[in-house]
Amino acid sequence: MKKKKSLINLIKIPQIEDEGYLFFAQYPESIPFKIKRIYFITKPKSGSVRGKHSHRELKQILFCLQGSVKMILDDGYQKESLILDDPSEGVILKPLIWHEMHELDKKTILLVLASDVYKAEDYVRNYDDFLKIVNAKPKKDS
Ligand code: T46
Repeated sequence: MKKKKSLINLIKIPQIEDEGYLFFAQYPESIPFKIKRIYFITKPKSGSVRGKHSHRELKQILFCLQGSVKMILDDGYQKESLILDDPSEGVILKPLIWHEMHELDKKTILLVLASDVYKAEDYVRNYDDFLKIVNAKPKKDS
């Protein structure tokens, strides 16, 4: 039986240490898509859970610049989780990956690089709808 492919795809970006730390990410060396939008999330409320959706087409990479976050990734067949706490590491959020951000601490700052502008219609915010979409797609050999 073939081993299932992990849902966790991390990218490592260059880090330069001089008077402090400088990190950079550029297309196509580190970022596998052209970036059309960035957004960042700061000062999360205690106990808040963010995400809880998937995107239909959007590709994203999420970095945790400060603090930490527990990410849960789910492709409708399997779920995996990881802790992001290193600004030189970004997690790739592919289309049709249900993602949740948990355990954000007060200091957590998340930066997201996105392949497209904001489109509300690209979100799948209901988990049952997400499963229907995933199940309607031919299952990939994993
Ligand atoms: C994602 C995860 C990782 C906009 O108007 N423009 C934007 O570019 C974004 C990102 C959000 N919004 C609005 C939509 C909502 O009314 O901001 C509000 C909060 O967005 P949301 O509840 O989707 O936030 P998160 O933190 O749950 O999700 C965000 C991104 O929206 C999402 O694409 O993948 O971070």
